[in-house]
Amino acid sequence: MASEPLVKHVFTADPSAHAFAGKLYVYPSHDRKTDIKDNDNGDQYDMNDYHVFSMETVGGPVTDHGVALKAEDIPWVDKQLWAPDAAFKNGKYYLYFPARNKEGVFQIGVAESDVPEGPFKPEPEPIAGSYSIDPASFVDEDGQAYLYFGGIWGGQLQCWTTGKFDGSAYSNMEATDGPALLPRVAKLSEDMRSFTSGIQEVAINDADGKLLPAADHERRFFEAAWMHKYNGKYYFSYSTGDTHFLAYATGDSPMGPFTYQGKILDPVQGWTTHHSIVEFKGKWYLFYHDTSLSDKNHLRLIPKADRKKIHEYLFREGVLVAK
Ligand code: FUB
Repeated sequence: MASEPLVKHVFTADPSAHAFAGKLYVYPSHDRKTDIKDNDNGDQYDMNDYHVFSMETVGGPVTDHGVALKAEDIPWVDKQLWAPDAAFKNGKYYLYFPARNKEGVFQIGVAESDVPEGPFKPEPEPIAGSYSIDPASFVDEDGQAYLYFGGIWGGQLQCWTTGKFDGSAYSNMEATDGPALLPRVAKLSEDMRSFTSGIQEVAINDADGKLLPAADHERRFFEAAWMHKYNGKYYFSYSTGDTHFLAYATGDSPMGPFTYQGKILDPVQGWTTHHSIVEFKGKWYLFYHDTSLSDKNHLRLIPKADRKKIHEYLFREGVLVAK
């Protein structure tokens, strides 16, 4: 059944929620109507700007702060502004976003603002060495910032197995045997604009410490990385793509390895599922999207009434459970 969306006047998806300056801000993709047919490349997700939303209370009025960044203002971008995320560090706000460059290759850009709602001023070039989609930033308690990213199939992660873009690998969307393709993580520099460490794979193991196999579509990483910390543990969550689950894995370091724990959310209406997990005023929430109001894969909305207190959901009587 369709639940009340966060906002209805524009389509919104891939919600990255953060508590900034006493309010809850949501940084989503901004879906729009086009005539592009659905395909496995995700060409139908042809977004060209971002809006930022905020609320003072969960369930209260939501403010649309308008266009915070648009494709035509980013010199390196050709098209497809996909799932963004935001971070706060040293008094500045940063918006991380994936898009196709003029050669059709997804990379990740960064834009800066003095205020959480933007507008954001983009760097003229993508982050050096960045690739693929769905950046998720995480600033740890010691101030070190990390960027997680990657997505297979239309997200092109399968083209980067050698560290260089190989377009001929695109149609091998993933292996059928051996370990699954892994999301990536890199440490961010103090100014939040570059990677200081090399890009590393984020290991997602099963309970026996073995990497999840590529054939395990119910558990392997597909896209939509997210990181949060709870009681000193690191929670890496993600979408399983073609099996449409949100899943999570836990670890003792933000760089991993992580151990698969279970599912957070069953499939929603629509092909994609993408989320964030945020603590606001002492409660934990899961934000996600579905297509229940549009019936179209590329026209998504973020439900308002279905937000869950995530750590009440993952923990029962102090014991970690999958759902
Ligand atoms: O919104 C475009 C893409 O769809 C995102 O980058 C993916 O995570 C999926 O939600």
